[in-house]
Amino acid sequence: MLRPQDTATRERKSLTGLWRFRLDGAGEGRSAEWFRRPLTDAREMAVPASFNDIAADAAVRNYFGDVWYQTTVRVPRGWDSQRIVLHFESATHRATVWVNDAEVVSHEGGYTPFEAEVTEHVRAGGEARITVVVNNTLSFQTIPPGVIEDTPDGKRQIYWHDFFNYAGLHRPVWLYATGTAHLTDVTVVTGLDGANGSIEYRTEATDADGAQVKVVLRDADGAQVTTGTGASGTLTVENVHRWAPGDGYLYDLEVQLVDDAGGVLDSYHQSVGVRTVAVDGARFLINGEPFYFTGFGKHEDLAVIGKGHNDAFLVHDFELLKWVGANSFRASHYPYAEAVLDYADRQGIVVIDETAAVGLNMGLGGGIFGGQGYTTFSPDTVNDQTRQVHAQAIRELVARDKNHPSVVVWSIANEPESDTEGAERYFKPLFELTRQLDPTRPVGFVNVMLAPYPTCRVSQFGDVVMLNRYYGWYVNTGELKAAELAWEQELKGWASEGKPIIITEYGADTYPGLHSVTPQPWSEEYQVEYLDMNHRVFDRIDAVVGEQVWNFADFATTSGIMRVGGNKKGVFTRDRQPKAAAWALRRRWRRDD
Ligand code: GCB
Repeated sequence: MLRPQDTATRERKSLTGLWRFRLDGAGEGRSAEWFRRPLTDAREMAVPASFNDIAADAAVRNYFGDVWYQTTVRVPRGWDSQRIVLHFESATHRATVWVNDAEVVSHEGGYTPFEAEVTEHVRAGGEARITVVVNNTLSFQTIPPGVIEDTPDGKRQIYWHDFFNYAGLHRPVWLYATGTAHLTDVTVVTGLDGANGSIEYRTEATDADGAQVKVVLRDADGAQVTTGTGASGTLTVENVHRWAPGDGYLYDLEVQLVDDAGGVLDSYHQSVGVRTVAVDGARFLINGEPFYFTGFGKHEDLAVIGKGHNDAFLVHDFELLKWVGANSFRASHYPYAEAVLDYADRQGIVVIDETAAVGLNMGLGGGIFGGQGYTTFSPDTVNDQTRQVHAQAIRELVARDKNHPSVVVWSIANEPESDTEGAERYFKPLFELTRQLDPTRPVGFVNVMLAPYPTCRVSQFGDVVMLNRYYGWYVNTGELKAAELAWEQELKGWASEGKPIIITEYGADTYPGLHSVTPQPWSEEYQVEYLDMNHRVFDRIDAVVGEQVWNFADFATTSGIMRVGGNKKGVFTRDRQPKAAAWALRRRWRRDD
């Protein structure tokens, strides 16, 4: 699937704005066919945004089930005889869509795009009613998983991940037009050979019999570098300007479908960063050079709009990444909006890209999430069907993000149970699938503290070891000396495996403005000392090739006695003000300045 673009042959119309919106607590909308007419009893709702925090109403915030969105769009009159497509960048966690009275598409998974051709249901110049039922319920057969429990005061949605289950239409929605003969996919794989670069490209097209593919590569100034013909091929870029961390240099590959007479039937622009990624022993190489990750695990999380994409915060967050000296982040714990990856490409920020497979670990239930007493891998809980949904999530992630130079690792899950035979059986084929889909990038998963060295049975499948550890926070709380000893001992064990180790999480909840002369947990001083302790350990272990603090900013979670207005491990507050730790990290990560 290609992302909607405006090109010489393609045109798109944004459907963002205010839509009609209605909760469907009784679950009657589908059988009553609410899509057939204007939604009654509707309020207005912003798209893109999570619906949860927009209404000042606990019943909306905590709602799970079907919600309905509806808008009316006028199809551009110039789109006569064009192929017209309705495209959603995401709908969390699943959706079914109608155009006027016709059902056009359903999609499972809250963070990847889907679309439907709607040519036969609309008319250029005419109006069309678009109705979407979005459902945010989580079960053992969804990614991420959850369960609905009966309680004395009704049903309750439980899940095992530590961020609020924001839902709705989080990202832009588009109507777009192409010609009948059109490109459907473009893949690029880049290589380096001394001063030269190579770009291997593959294209797919539909209704394009007799048409030829031509490609034109231009540099960042728009000057033509080279051309090629054929649905696939390899281009050589002499004296290539490499894409590198801190130098987001991009070429533009224009792919054209051309008819016999030389007429351009379709034109699509794919940006290309020429770089290589490899693991060599315990080193992580970008362009053949050892790379050390500095940065954070992040979230898509903002006041009021929840997981709604926002361009102002996109730019601001990257400014803060640069200010603090971060060269990378993990798209924890789900695929982020495509605009984020495009921006990372342009800014030269490195990304660990993750599926939404978070919370496949019922052992984590106690204390934080409430859900207890479940077995993770069993026929009734996370099972073969879940694995199929998970596999599809991996397919859609790789299909969407395969061309981003910023993406250097696929993380197929965060903190699943990984010390059991069930886990080993569940994950082996998913690693194989990911490698088959993309043989060019290292694959890994993020290991949890409950499966410390040497008990993990899943890390054997990874090219890199990714660890989340909270020595000095969840264990050895307030005891940084003991934490340092225990942490170093465990890390030495992992280092003996000979793979690169990325610390994908370490962090301490910190209430901004809370201070203590003798650093106490929750104070800004403790967060600084906690990070210093971790850094001393990392600096003593050569196999550690990266440190990503948990978290970039404070974020919303379910309520509970372990969370004070959400998770407070942010180095920045939720509104992006620095805690003392931000300055400390800046001193470490920008020490050359
Ligand atoms: C973790 C999880 C992350 C949590 C974090 C915490 O290990 O991966 O989602 O938010 O711990 O703060 O407990």
